Amino acid sequence: MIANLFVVGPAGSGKSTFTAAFREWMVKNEYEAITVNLDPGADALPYVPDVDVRDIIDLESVMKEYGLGPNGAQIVAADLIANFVEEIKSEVDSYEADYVIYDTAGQIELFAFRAASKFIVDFLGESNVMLAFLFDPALSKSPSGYVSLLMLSSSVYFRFYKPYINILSKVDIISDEELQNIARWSSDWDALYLSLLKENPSMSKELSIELFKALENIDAFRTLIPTSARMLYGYEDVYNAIQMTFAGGEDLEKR
Ligand SMILES: Nc1nc2c(ncn2[C@@H]2O[C@H](COP(=O)(O)OP(=O)(O)O)[C@@H](O)[C@H]2O)c(=O)[nH]1
Ligand SMILES: [Mg+2]
Repeated sequence: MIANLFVVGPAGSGKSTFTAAFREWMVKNEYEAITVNLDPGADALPYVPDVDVRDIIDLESVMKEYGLGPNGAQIVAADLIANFVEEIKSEVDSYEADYVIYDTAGQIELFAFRAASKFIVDFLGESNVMLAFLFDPALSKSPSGYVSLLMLSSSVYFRFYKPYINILSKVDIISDEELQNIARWSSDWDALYLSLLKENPSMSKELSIELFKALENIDAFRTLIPTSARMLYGYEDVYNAIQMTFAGGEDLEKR
């Protein structure tokens, strides 16, 4: 069985670095994992992708062909991926890897909020898809930032309706105290609610209660898995979360 993990999150949340680090952890632990770059506009990547959409779609040519600037070309290029999914999939399949990590476009809307993206995920991932949504700690350390990211991750979930995990990236750049706060919010939403009201005393209590109820109903409150690419930390927990989803906790073939 193949596990297809799509890494999503806001620009700069650490998707490409996560892809590189998780792959490194996988290889160290003797799992067969490959990386796929799905960002036609990626400049420099912190890893050498096994399959690279930039070999198929060239941003410069898209700019010329459609008479667009770099931003417009990125949007067109994001949609163009849908035309090449068969090619990408056959390249991916040729590796016969157990785990495929897909790094997605820098800007979250280029991946999550384009009409073509659901088709792309369904085609490439078939029935073994999982999303990993990255929380940037710089935003997650304030209660309102944390709640905003919860809302964003749930809206991505709504788009794809696939199993997903929430991951806190770059924990090496925050203090222990900040990390503890975030961990507490992630496991105890009453604590998050109280911290949110403390941060914004003028916020309507009724409104925030309704918002929290809605988030709870859609199962948005999930434990965040803390990771650091710099320290190669947390990837075993990510791996275990994937196992829980795909194989009911049993190890996929270890080679
Ligand atoms: N200290 C530290 N920096 C990180 C980590 N992960 C990513 N970064 C940095 O965060 C910035 C954005 O990362 P990148 O992977 O390009 O984000 P993307 O836009 O989501 O792909 C880069 O400068 C990375 O070096 C981490 O675990 N620790
Ligand atoms: Mg990136």
